[in-house]
Amino acid sequence: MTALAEECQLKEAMNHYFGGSMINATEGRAVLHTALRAPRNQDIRVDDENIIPGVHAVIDQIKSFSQGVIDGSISSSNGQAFTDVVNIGIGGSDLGPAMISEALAYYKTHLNLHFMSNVDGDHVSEVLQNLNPETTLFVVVSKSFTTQETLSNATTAKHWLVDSCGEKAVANHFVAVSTNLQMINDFGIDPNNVFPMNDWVGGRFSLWSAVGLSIALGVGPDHFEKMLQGAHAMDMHFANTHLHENIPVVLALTTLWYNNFYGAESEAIIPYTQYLHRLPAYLQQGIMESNGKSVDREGNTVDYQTGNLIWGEPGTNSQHAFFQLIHQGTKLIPAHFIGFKNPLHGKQDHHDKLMANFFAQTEALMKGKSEEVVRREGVEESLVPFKVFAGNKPTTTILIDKLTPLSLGKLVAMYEQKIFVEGVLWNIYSYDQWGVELGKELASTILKEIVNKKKSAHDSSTSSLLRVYNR
Ligand code: G6Q
Repeated sequence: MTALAEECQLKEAMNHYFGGSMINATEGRAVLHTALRAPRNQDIRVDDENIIPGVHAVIDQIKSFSQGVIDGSISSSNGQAFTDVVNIGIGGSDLGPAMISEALAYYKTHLNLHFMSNVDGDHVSEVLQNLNPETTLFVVVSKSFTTQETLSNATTAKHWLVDSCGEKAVANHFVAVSTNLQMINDFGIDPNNVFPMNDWVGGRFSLWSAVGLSIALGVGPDHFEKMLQGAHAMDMHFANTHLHENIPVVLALTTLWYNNFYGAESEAIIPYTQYLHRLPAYLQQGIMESNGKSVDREGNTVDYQTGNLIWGEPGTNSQHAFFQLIHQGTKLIPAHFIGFKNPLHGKQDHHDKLMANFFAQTEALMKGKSEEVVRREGVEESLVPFKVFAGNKPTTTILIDKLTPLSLGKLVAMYEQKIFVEGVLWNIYSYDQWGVELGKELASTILKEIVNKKKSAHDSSTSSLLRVYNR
């Protein structure tokens, strides 16, 4: 199957990707999240300037700030140590830090992390009501700093803080991560509290950048750095390994095989650890936003399938829920099983049970159970068809030694590189997201109508729904 990758000139595409070419052509940008985890001595150029010193200046800034907050030398407006951190951001400015901080909860610092993403005021109230304004730090994350949800939530949080601690507290309690320094200034955040981002990092690939500030606060800067090292190790594997032994390449080709030749519409992600319970949601964005495209790089509508649906839940819970359909339904669902040889808390009896399920499921999905075996078990003849399992259901097992910042970095980067390879194989642009941009425009027009109680032309369904809402 690697012949297809060669025919699609994957190696050349990889050189452009790692080398900083404008491969995000529809936005005129390079795609360099790999540079965010490159060592200090590397030289990667954008517009003929080596970006690595700037990358490491931000990593150093993240390390010293997070260390200061953790040890209390950076404190609240009245000199107290912070106890809680609220990450305000959405999409790529939320899902990565939220997923990683759950995944690395075992390594957590004393700071409690919270995530405010949805513009839903009930969600905002639920987060704020349990916090003490005097010891809460807000990290406002928005690459553009124009996102409605994030600005609304940050404004509400600011009022909440000012009501208790006064206007002066904003300087100590708010930091921002963005490319838009002007908007941050307008919002009232101290320029000294700004962590910069670059436009060559896409939101959904940005957890390695200053977007990962909440991660460094939540699990400590050393663990954040280990995660970067893990991701870099996977980048090196991807860049330097023959295609047929290259993990992201083989995974992408396997996905293409089932997607394009077997009609599989989705892929399930089943981590056998509760720590990774947000991984499917994180990958949903990474994979579906990147490769959910129906126009090829020449602008033609494709006549083949591209990005698949991503979904999943941790095992063993998912076994008691949707595995029925995977085993005996009419849909073909390739599944990734992600497991660990060692538990973190040392409860080996639990871990053996967990992993026995892990191995048993993939074996059962592969082998199934024939009529003959069912009959041999003495099942009543009328029930035989219901107890037969066709088998031959594809699974990929990813077995990792232990869930650490290093191995997690490798795992996430592995999926990032898989996304890249798929985009090359399908000849689509993986790094834009015009579908997401559309949503941002649509809501702002309707919001003006709702607020100003003004009617304008819509289809009949939307008009009557708005009438009911405004009544
Ligand atoms: C990610 C997407 C999208 C983006 C959010 C938030 O790749 O572009 O999920 O991250 O819309 O955007 P801001 O960071 O600009 O607020």
